[in-house]
Amino acid sequence: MNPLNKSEEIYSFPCSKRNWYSRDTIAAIATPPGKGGIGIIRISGNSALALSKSIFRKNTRSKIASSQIQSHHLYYGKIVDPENEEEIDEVMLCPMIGPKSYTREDVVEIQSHSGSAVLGKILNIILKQGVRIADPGEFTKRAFLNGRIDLTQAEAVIDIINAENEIARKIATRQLSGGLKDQLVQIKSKMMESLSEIEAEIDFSEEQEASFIKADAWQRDILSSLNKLEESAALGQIYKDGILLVLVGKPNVGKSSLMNRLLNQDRAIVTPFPGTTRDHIEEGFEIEGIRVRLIDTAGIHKSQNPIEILGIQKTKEIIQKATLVLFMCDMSNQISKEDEDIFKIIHDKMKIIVFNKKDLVDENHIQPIPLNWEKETKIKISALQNDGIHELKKVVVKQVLENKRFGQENILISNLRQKRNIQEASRAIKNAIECHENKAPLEIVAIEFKEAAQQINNALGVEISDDILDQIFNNFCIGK
Ligand SMILES: Nc1nc2c(ncn2[C@@H]2O[C@H](COP(=O)(O)OP(=O)(O)OP(=O)(O)O)[C@@H](O)[C@H]2O)c(=O)[nH]1
Ligand SMILES: [Mg+2]
Repeated sequence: MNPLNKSEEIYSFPCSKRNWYSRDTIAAIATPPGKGGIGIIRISGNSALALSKSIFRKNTRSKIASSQIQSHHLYYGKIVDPENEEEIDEVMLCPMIGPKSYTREDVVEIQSHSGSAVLGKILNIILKQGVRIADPGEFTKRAFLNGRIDLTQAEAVIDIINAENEIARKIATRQLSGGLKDQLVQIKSKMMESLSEIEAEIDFSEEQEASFIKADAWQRDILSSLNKLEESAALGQIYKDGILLVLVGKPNVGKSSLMNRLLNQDRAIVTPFPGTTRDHIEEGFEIEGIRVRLIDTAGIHKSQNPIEILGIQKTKEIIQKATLVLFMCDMSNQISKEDEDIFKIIHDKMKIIVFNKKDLVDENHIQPIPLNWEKETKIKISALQNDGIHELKKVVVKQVLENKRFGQENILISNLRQKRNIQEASRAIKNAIECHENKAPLEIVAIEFKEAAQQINNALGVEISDDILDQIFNNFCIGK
């Protein structure tokens, strides 16, 4: 239950809030609601061990003595209501004495049967002993505030819980074990090294002939590492959050047919009549580990029908949100003015032009296309005959991952907050390089370096504001 416990490392984290955090004891049901074999209640804080003595009875109905409690051992017995010794459930009790615990405080986990009545009753008994119910994410927040993990690792806990595919899980696991923290700490130490060179130069410039500053390292060691992290973030987000793929085109070109092929199920209605799809249809699936939200839209054309007009308006709104547009045309017809008008609507989006109904044309048929379509990625398919669908999926992945030259194993970031901090740090270092090249006063270069280091601190969660912390931990579930 405590994946982090195996780490014996005491990570001394310079968190300003460290001694500020209140020491009251908190408890929560850590397993999801519903019926199940086992449910877990987690307690953390100074009175966690004393509490287990008051509500836990060994099989012999005797209390467990302090001297008997060994950390990271399982004790079999019963939970009772200490007011009347009523037996509530048969449980396993696991004490984890701080600092070798999830929160670094004394932690006790009680494994009981899982059902709302039994878990609710045990939790109530615990709360009656002066323990407070935990806020969402409060156990992990304590692990952070008590210096056991940094903020990137705390965020990785949420990501592991929310991971819906193997790659997202791997990225989160790597982050949880400190992969990103280590890199950020390393980059920051290089920044501090350069900053001390700059400051030495400021202090001694009049007496020294030679320069202390090794400016070529700023680009090579600092900026390039930041850039790599930033690029990995784009890919990380695709694996974590997935993409929005939108089918767009004139009525009757085969959008709904393609949707059904991509999903491998009859999800959308297909008819020979133009204007079949009036409202958009959404469904999720996966391509090569990437979560895809696929939307089939109403065919775009000039219509007098108020229902269709609304549908077309909605289509235009969805296009704006798309990661990638599949722009469909009917190969058995010439490209029309309407097709060209749709192309204008999607011109600034990432897109693939999908020529459908290739079964209706000769094998060597060449579709005349407008000049401005030429540089776009194109593919010929037949949704009706299920021809080219596999290739289309491959092209989608390639297009989405294009320019993102990092292998999955190098992705360290999948989180917008961290990405922003890294972008800001990188901007400051670029400014520093530019100022230095333009012979600006070194004091200004030093300010940029301090700004960059501050951004790295923010990513790690050093001296971070309460508001940001609350925003992060409020996304957690209760009991984590
Ligand atoms: N020959 C052939 N017919 C196709 C192909 N794909 C779709 N069709 C036919 O084209 C007609 C329209 O297909 P839909 O999938 O409903 O087209 P749509 O783009 O969703 O149309 P709207 O919802 O009206 O915008 C149907 O009769 C399909 O069977 C194809 O690859 N080849
Ligand atoms: Mg349709």
